[in-house]
Amino acid sequence: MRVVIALGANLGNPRAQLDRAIEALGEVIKIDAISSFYETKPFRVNEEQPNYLNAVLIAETDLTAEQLMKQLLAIEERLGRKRSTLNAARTIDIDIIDYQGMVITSQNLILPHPRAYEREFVLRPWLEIDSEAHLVGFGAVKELLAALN
Ligand code: PH2
Ligand code: MG
Ligand code: MG
Repeated sequence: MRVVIALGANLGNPRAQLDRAIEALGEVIKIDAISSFYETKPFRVNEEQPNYLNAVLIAETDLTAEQLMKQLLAIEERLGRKRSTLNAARTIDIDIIDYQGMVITSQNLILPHPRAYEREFVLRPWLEIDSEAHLVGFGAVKELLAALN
């Protein structure tokens, strides 16, 4: 299956953490493309936070979405992720944005990522590595991005 994964960090050493996350991901999925790293302003957060470093990658995997999700959580944990409140600052966040265009709403996984459509920090790096990118249920990434500004 083809998966689109977004990475973000705004605590510690974001560049090093993104690098480590990508290295760890490379051991469980076959990475085909990695975007540039984008420094972005915190979007929809409740308190003052440092800027984020964000990136998106596209990969191939035989894991199911649920299995992949577990792997991502394990990598986050190994990289020191602490969970507090929604959208709190973090050392690493690894999100599945799209899994083979599938639509899933289960207890622990919603696909596509429900907030990706409004997140420039996801759409822009994604478009960089796939000019035809499409967010299932929402439309062409190019158009979603244009609609934000
Ligand atoms: N992640 C969030 C909330 N806001 N803003 C930016 N710029 N980058 C992020 O990765 C980010 C955010 C929750 O996952
Ligand atoms: Mg997230
Ligand atoms: Mg997350």
